[in-house]
Amino acid sequence: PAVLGPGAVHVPDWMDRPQQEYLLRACVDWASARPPRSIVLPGGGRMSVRTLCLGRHWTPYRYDDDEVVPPLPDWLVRAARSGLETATAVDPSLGDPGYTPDAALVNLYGRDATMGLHQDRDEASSAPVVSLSLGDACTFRFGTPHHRGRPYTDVRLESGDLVVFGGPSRMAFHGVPRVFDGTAPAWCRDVLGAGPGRVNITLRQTR
Ligand code: MD5
Ligand code: FE
Repeated sequence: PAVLGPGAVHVPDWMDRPQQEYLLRACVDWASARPPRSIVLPGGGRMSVRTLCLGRHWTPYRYDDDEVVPPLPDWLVRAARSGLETATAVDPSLGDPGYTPDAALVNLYGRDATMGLHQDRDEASSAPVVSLSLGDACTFRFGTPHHRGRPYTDVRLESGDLVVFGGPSRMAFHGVPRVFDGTAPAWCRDVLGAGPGRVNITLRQTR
């Protein structure tokens, strides 16, 4: 495992193949039940990433509790707690036995999709965010909480990787400047078909 910053822990290949396959198939099922949407930015542009929510409707710019979304399954909450436990063994400052995520964001990246540098600051809770990556590899850019831009650390995230963002790293600027088309394991491509190449699931405690 690698510590990206205080409270930010990257655990490569954290999920085994059956776990990845189960989660990826679930994402494909959620996406087929209701097409993921591109989020409209405050300036009017649209994100290239498509997003679906579990547990509670969430978009980076507002919550909408009138929207019906699929429930956040218990098995995914347990996976998030287990991920936090793994990360806490690496960085004990994360320790949070009461972690109760109530929403998950599933981001679907096409081969050309990117996510610009931003902070996740809408959640009322300072609880960690647990991130799970599936499919194509990407460059994940991890910056500082102080300002957009340098210094930042670029890390390659691969299918099966876990990253936990807590403590002072919870409010770091971050983004995904690049997806590496065709780098997903073959079985992922079989599950995804002509769909997105990379899928990222983040678990969040919003209240
Ligand atoms: C992704 N998603 O790969 C990333 C993984 C998002 C988003 O950025 O907002 O949907 S989550 C990375 C993350 C979350 C919360 C805090 C920090 C990083 N951080 O402080 O670096 O689709
Ligand atoms: Fe984010």
